[in-house]
Parts: sequence; structure tokens; C-alpha cells
Amino acid sequence: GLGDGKARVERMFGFMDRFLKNDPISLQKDIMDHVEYTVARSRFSFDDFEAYQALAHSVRDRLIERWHDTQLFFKRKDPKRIYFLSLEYLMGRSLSNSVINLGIRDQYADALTQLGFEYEVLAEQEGDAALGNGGLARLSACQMDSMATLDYPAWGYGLRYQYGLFRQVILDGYQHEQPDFWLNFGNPWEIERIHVTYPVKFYGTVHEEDVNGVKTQVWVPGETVEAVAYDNPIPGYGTRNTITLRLWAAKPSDQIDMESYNTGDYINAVVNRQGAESISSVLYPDDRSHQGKELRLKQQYFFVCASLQDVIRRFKDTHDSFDEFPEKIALQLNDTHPSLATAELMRVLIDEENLGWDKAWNIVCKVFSFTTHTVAPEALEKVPVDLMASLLPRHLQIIYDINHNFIEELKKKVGLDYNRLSRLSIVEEGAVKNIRMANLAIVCSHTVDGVSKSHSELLKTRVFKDFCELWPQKFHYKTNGVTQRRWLVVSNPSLSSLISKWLGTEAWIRDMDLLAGLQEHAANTDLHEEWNKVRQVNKMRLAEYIEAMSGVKVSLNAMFDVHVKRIHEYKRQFLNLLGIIYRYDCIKNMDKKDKSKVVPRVCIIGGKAAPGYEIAKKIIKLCHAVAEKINNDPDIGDLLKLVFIPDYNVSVAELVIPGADLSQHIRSTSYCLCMLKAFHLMLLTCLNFRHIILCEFYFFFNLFIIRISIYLSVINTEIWCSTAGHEASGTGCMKFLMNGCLLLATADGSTVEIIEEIGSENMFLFGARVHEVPALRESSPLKVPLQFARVVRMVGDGYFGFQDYFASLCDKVEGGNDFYLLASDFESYLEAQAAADRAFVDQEKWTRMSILSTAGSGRFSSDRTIEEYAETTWGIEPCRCPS
Ligand code: AZC
Repeated sequence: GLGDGKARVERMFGFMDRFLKNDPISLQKDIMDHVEYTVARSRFSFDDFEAYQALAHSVRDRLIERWHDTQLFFKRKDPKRIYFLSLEYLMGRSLSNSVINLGIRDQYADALTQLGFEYEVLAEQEGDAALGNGGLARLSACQMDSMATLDYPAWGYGLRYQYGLFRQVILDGYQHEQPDFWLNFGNPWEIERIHVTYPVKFYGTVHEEDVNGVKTQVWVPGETVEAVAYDNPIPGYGTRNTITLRLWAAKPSDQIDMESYNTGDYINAVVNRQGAESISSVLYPDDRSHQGKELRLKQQYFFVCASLQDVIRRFKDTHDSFDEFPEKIALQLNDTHPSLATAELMRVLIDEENLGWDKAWNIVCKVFSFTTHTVAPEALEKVPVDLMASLLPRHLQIIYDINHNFIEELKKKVGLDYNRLSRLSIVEEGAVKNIRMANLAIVCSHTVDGVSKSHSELLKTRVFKDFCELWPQKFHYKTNGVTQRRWLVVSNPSLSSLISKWLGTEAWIRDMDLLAGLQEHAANTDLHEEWNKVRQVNKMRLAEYIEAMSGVKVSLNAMFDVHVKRIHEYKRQFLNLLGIIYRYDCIKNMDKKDKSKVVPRVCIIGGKAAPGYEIAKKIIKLCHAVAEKINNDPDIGDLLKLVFIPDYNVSVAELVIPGADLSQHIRSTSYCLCMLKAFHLMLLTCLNFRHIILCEFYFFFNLFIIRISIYLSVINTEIWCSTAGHEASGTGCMKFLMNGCLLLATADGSTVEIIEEIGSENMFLFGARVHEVPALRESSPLKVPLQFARVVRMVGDGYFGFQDYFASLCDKVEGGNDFYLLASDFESYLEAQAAADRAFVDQEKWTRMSILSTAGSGRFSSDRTIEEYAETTWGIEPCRCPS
């Protein structure tokens, strides 16, 4: 027998390892067992999808074994833990990542071949787990991979949305959204923990009670739902450590409201109960604006309430008092979405654990850290006070108390500067009173991080200027990174092998700085040959996909120019399209001789538009309209093709990125400031300002007020734009960079740091740099280049059809409305494109730049980011489970 108690635990450690062997025969047996007993199909008749399911279950068994060992090991060691709170994770597929991290991909591939299946074909059967929108959500997924790989005692918490990010379907060139019911065919990567459930309460009232002579606030909630845990094991690479991503699903509570049942309306009572599930049913698909919707707030509270109950339960398993809480726990707020956790922890400590306010506050201030991912003021969440009062009345009280204490302290520091006090206040006064979630997060956190160096500057000078002045030591930044396991090893295996061959080691998979070793081979012709061969095969794979998706045949000799990300005005897919139209127009007007000098291009665009974002949807339609024209024009042939890749997601990215020659990161930058300022000055000088004021004062008093506020906001925008652009960091560029794709980019967000690593000579940069801004400020006012006006008019005059539909899109860049400065950047954009063409013709130069891009990407591993968080923000240390 295994013996009892401790002895049994000892023997169980690694015991299963002896059962779950990884030789081809054992793997085949496991897969076949799962075909028969888990999927319940006959061994003699099962299809690729069923084979995938069985394969996934056999991998899952191996994950679970390591995961149990890791959890037990953490429990025994009781290290300080990091709890990562994020409402979004874009995990993508799990199979390929798991077999790579477990180090058993080749064994599985062999086993499957012997069974008559192809590993790659089965891997394609898996759907994406898309529980998030864009950059922020994929960053969470990369960071989980790094936390596991670096052996940190980490837990990720999130929501198990039944519907992930919508599927994008294109009909006649228009985006349509379809629900992503990703759980339809079961999800082998999660483990339902029916015994890990917590009640979450909403609504109701608060009253004061006298408890043993102490005045106590008592919340009597009106609705209870149950949070059920679903665990997703996340394996590290090159380690046994396998950590947990715990996602919560909402279920009706067991507590039955006898009254509604007794009224006799049994059916309605049951249906209403079932409504509880709607809390975790759907992900909000807009990643930039938040409308203060009740369901959204419910999701957020549901999430933080369940997560904190779990964290506290785990803490209390081994600790009797809360004194040690800050030494044992770090809570990371991923953007403002989970920032209610601060008020919730106060509530639990005060109302349920009976700690006094000061003691509770002391704990809260020591455990929370907050990372912001945005520069856009409209993305900073606000919750209407009325909504908070009805849904979470006790939390509103606590937030008011936190704010009161904060403002009182502040007055001692800054005096009665009411403007300043009102800007810093957690509560925003006005026609609609709001809770500013970012202010709440900042006040309650010990550290606030930005996501790139330039983002951090922006936080200091604009987004959180007042707070930075108040608490300069609180503000830091950790430049984002992505995981090389997913973005190189899984998605570009041939380039990965080539890198390992030339570096003589695979160690870069855990230590990305080692990629710098490629620099010394950058001129080696043997490497060039092998490098290009690998890149060509990846291009072929992408070309096949393009043909299957869009029916367009593309030439492998063409430069594959890729622009994939969420569709947003500030990301300027419209600028790209106007550049493509310009190129098309030029080729069309060329004689034969000149045509022979044109570098053939395949322009690839992909990305989803938020369902309510009309302009973004028009950009998608324009892409299809332009593609229709160009791709069917016999004068153009292979010289230019345009394709839109539908339903861009993590697994599509894994295919597209390795096949790209050039990628575009062309968001608008600081250049806008001088234009806005020039425009503003022009406005003031051209118009008789005093006259307007008088007129408006007498005749249109209201209009005057509005006009003044517009002037002020223009001035404000000018100050804001003077330090940076609209992208906080950007992580797509890092994935392209490590795959040896050259970047065509503006110098903002993370690009600034990429320039530091690989040098501007290895990229195609355009637009103004921050240091160039003062000179530009003095330069001439807004002028629209002729070519720009011409291509916009081609769209506006119906050259690509749909004249009326595109009118509002053209309005966005014509007539002085050009907020994202497409006109003023157009010439330098075209120059950068021309530079890319010239470099592409010089294959040797291009390949060298490509190798140097990969070689210089070491800094952009999420391993580096996570190490920085662990050391400077969370104060945690690795805790490595013995193998
Ligand atoms: C994004 C930023 O836009 C992007 O610049 C950054 O790289 C990424 O986060 C990761 O930090 N933000 C979001 O996706 N969403 C929000 C609400 O900011």
C-alpha cells in the first residue's frame, strides 16, 4: 500500500509519472483509451475531431498530474503568491502550446503517425479560446505563460464567458458578428470544480446596527448568485510547474427564494433563477469605451468577489490572523476592470473579518498594484453613482469613505486648491455623478505601472498628471513583452529550429536575450540561404490560407505586407488603404517599362471592428471594395493584390505572422500636436475672437459656453499630443519582430524601444519623432498633399462604388477634420513604403535586416516583463516544483 498521511503524500509525488509514459506506444494507448472511454467512439470509426478530443484528453492527463504536484508543492512551501486579476484572456489554442511546454510534441507526432493521423491536422481541429478583445487580453495570456515558465507561485483569475469575442463573418464585404459559442463541443482544457463555489450578492440595502456598542453597517443583499470555478492548467516550459487560470461561471444560487415558489408561479421562478447565468454569458466586445452598463458592473463585481473569497479562503487555510496577509499575497489589477476588488477587500476585512478601518486600509494599500493599458481618457472607466448605489450599496459607502479620507489627507498637502482636489477625487461631480475607477485603483495601490517607456511619460504628463505629482514614487513602467514559446516555438517551428542550430542551443526559449547571438551571423550567406528558405515555406503556408479564404492567388515573389490588429481609427488602417489606392493608381498610369521595376506586393489586412463602431466597419468594407477593383484589374496582375483575412484571432495570427515580410504599426503619433496647434491658432487669428465672444454672449449664450469648452479641449489635446501618440505600447510588433519580419512603423509606444534595440536603420520609420516636435511646431500650418486629396476623392467620388456609404469615412479626413492626421503623415508614409520597396529588391540587405530584427527582439519577451514585476512590484520569488 501507499501508507498513510504524510508518507502517502510523499509516495504519491511523481507516482503517476510512472504511469503516464511518453513513449509512442504509451501515448497511442492513452489516445485510444480516450477515444473509447472519454469520447465514447468506436476504435474502428472516429473522425479527426474525435481524434483531436482524445489527443487533448491525453495531454490534459499529463497536465493535471503536474498541476496537482505544483499546487501541493506551493501549499507546502507557502511562498508569497501573486494573484493576477484580469477580465480578459486571449488564450487561443491550448494543444500545441501544451505539448511544446511539456516537451512531448515530437513523441505525440510520432504516436499519431503510427495511428494513421497527422498531428498538424488534428491540432487544426481546436477552436480558439477568445475570452478577450485585443492587446490587453493577449498580454494576460503571454504573462501567464511566463509566470508558469519562471516558476512563480501565481494564480490567474478571470471570467468564463460562455460567448467569447464574436466571430467576424464577411458578407458582401461587410462585417457581421456571430456569437462565439466556443463551449459547444466541450472544452477538454478546463476542469469544472463543482465543489469550489462561492456566493456573490447584489442589490439590497444597508442599515446601521449596534453590535456590542459599535456602530456597524449591515448590508442586506437582494440577490445571490453562485460562482463556480473552472480551472485551466497552464504549463511552464522546461519546468514541472503548472499553474492555474481559474475562471468563474455564474450559476443560480442554491438558496431558494421560498416566496416566489409559493406564489404558484413555479415556471417563472425557475426561469428567473436561470437568469443568473447571464452574468458570465458574454464578453463585452468594445475595448476602448465603456458605457457604465449594469451587466458590466455585475460582471466585474461577480469576478472580484469570487476571486477574493478564493484568495482569502486559501490564506486562512494556513494562517490565523490577517497580519501576514501583505507578506503572503500580491493582487494585480489588470487595468481598471477589476478595481472594485479594492473596495471589496475593505468590505470583507471590516464587515466579515471584523478588522477596524485602519487595519483593513493598511492591508489594502500593501497588496494591490495596478497596471493601466491605455492613453485614451474615454477608455478610463466610470461608474454612475446611481448604478453603484443600487447594485452595490455597501461598496459605494466604502468608496465614499476611502475618498473622504483621501481628500482630507490631500487638503493637508495641497491646501484648498479645489480644482486639483476635484481632479484627484475618486468621485466625479457633475450632471451625472461618477466613480472614477482609475482613481480608485491608484489611491488603493502601492504601485501603478504603465506598459512602455513612452506610455509612462504620458501618464506623468497627461493621463495621471495630478497623481504623478502627488505620488511620484508610485508610478513606474514595465515594457510589455510576448512569449516566445507561443510566438516562435509553436507558431514558427522551422525558424525556431534554425535559430537553435545557429546559436548551438535551445536555451533562448527560456532566455530570450540569447537571440542577440544571431547578430554575429547576420552577414553569413549560409544562414541567409537557410533563413530565406524557412521564410519562403512560411509564406507558402500563408498563401495557401489566403487562397482558401478569399480565392485570391498570390505570388510568393511578392512582398507580403501585413496589417493585422483591431480596426480603429487611431491604428490607421485607412491610411494603409489610401496608400494602396495610391500605389494602384501609380501602377495603372505606368508604361510597360516602368511596370517592370515595380516591387510586387500582397497587402494583407485583418482585424475585427467593435460591433457599434460604424467608421471601423466602413474601413473593412472599403478594404473589400478596393480589393475587388485591384484584384480583378488585368492591368495590375501580380504587381498588387489586396486581401482581407476574416476573423483575425490568435490562431490566425500564428499563421500570418511567420509569413509576413513587412508589417505595419502606423498608429498616429505626436505629429498631431503641431497640426492641432497650428489649426487652433489659425482659427483664433482668422476669426475675430472678441467679436465672436460678444456675439455669442448676447445672442447665443449657451453656444458660447459650448464653444469655449471646445477651445479648451483643443488646447488640452495639444498639450497631451505633445508627448506621445495613441498607442500605450503595442505588442503585435514584437511578435513580427521576433519572426524576422521588418516593421514599417511610427515611433511611439513600444516602437521607441524597438528602435533602441535594433536601430532605426533596420526599420522603416515615418511620422515625427518626439524630439522633432518643437521644430515642427514652428513649421507651416496644415496643408493637404495633392496625392492625398486625390486618393481620398477617388473613394469619395465612388471609384470603388458605395459612394454614399463611404462619404462619412472621407469626411473624417477631409475639410480640416483629420484628427488622426492621415493627410499630414501621408507623404512620409509613402516615402517609408518606397524605402521598403528599395530594401526588398536588395535581398541581401533585406535578409540581414530580418536576421537583426530577430536578434534584437530579446528584450520583448514577457519573461523579462514578468521578472520585473516579480522583483519590483509584487515582491515574489520563484518556487520550483521538483521534477
Ligand atoms: C492595449 C493597448 O492599446 C496596447 O497599446 C497595449 O500594448 C496592450 O493594451 C497591452 O498593454 N489596451 C487594450 O487592449 N485595452 C484597453 C482597455 O486599454
